[in-house]
Amino acid sequence: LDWEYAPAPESAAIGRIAERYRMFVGGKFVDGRGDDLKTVNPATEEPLATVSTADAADVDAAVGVARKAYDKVWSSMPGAERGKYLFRIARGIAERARELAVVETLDNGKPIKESRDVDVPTASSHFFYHAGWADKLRHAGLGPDPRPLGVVGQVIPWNFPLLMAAWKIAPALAAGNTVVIKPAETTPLSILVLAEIIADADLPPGVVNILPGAGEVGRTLVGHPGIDKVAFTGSTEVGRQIQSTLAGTGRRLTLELGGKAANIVFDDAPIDQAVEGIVNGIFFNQGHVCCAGSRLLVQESVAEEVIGKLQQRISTLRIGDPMDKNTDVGAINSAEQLGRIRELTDAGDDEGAQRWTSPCPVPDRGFFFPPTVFSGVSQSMRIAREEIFGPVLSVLTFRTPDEAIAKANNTPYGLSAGVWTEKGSRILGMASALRAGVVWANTFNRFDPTAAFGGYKESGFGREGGISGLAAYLQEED
Ligand code: TXE
Repeated sequence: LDWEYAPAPESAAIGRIAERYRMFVGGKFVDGRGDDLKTVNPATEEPLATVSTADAADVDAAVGVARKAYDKVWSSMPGAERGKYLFRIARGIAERARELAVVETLDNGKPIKESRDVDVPTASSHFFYHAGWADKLRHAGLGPDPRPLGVVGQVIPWNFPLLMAAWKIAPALAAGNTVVIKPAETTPLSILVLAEIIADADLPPGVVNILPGAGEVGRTLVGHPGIDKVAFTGSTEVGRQIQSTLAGTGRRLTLELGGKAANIVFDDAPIDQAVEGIVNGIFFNQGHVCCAGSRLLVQESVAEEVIGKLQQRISTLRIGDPMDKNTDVGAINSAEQLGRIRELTDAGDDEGAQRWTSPCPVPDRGFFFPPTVFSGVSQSMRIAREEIFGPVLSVLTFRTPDEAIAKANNTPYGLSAGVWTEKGSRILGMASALRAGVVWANTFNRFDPTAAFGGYKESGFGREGGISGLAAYLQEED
């Protein structure tokens, strides 16, 4: 290997972003042979940092390093020992929580109160949860001696950069696999701070390898013959490509792709609570959430009341500097994503839906899009069918529970749904009729490492979290 070995980036100071970040391979921070990429603060459009990237030879070498770590150390280490490393990483995340939240917010554009209260603590709890599994695999109901799969190739998106890294790395390691992971090109920084935490935890070199780069690096990684399992979170289009690359190879694959969730409000729902849930469902993380409640299905008899209260509540949301603790809606992650949101909302106007825009002022600089609600939406419109992945809600109405179910399921996706009603029996009936991997009742966007998360239909297959998430990284033994 002819990588140039270099010390860890000096990002330890709270809120400080290092000028340059390197890949993490074989337990070291190294320069890759790909072209450097520059990350941008989406709230200011100013450059944040330079990041070294991988090329195909780096992917090949990282897979080799991960294989060696798997064969020589990790797969044969007692589970209790593996668990100790995971506990250390969980604690390391908690100890550097403030710094991680700042890095995440600067690189991604999400409000600091979200990275501080959701992304970072949930990432830490994911490692804690899986640390507990490492020595209990034979009690997971997967046979007397479930085995790891080998070297896992993982590709993650930009909407929850640190949290997605935790969702991918923690179960893979608990099960005894080693990892080569590629973050998204616009948000590589928080996972490289995680790399420092991993190094400080003395994780054996090569167990986790992090290769920043563009989609091409991801393509090379998932197609590499030395990879035993691929886990991908991202667009349905790329998920499809990966599925065809792996077809017939016998290698395992889990895909977590797009969504178009229905948030269903019945006339007996606690309306004020539902309004909070609708706002959280679509404006949390600027709507850059695969399970976002992007379609509001509201019962006709309460539609006017709900839409009125919703507009009132949205008018109080503060849009702007993500580093301000009072900000509710931050920046869109990239100019490209902003373009996608504009294209789809323009299509909403063209197709005849009525657009309502939050009156809150939006900064002139940076990638911002105001919270937007479309009413008068019909099922065939693009804004009812396609994932907008932005702060845009499409409102449809229904009269009967059957109509609600039919409309909610009328989508190529099936990741999540929400039901708002006082009737327990209705919640149970809806939960079994909705073709969605997660159904929330009188709440929305709740995540917990003990609960399996994943989709139906074009939202992908496989689960993350809970026992099924762990099982996705294990070979069952009878
Ligand atoms: O996704 P991509 P993009 C949806 C959302 C969004 C749209 C496009 O609707 O508007 O997808 O986003 C890597 N082989 N979601 O373009 O391209 C890429 O480098 C292997 C929903 O950002 O799928 C990045 O690391 N990897 C989603 C990751 O895939 C490839 C989250 C995701 O990027 C690759 C993100 C290839 N051929 C977007 N091409 C969710 N499920 O939450 C790109 N990548």
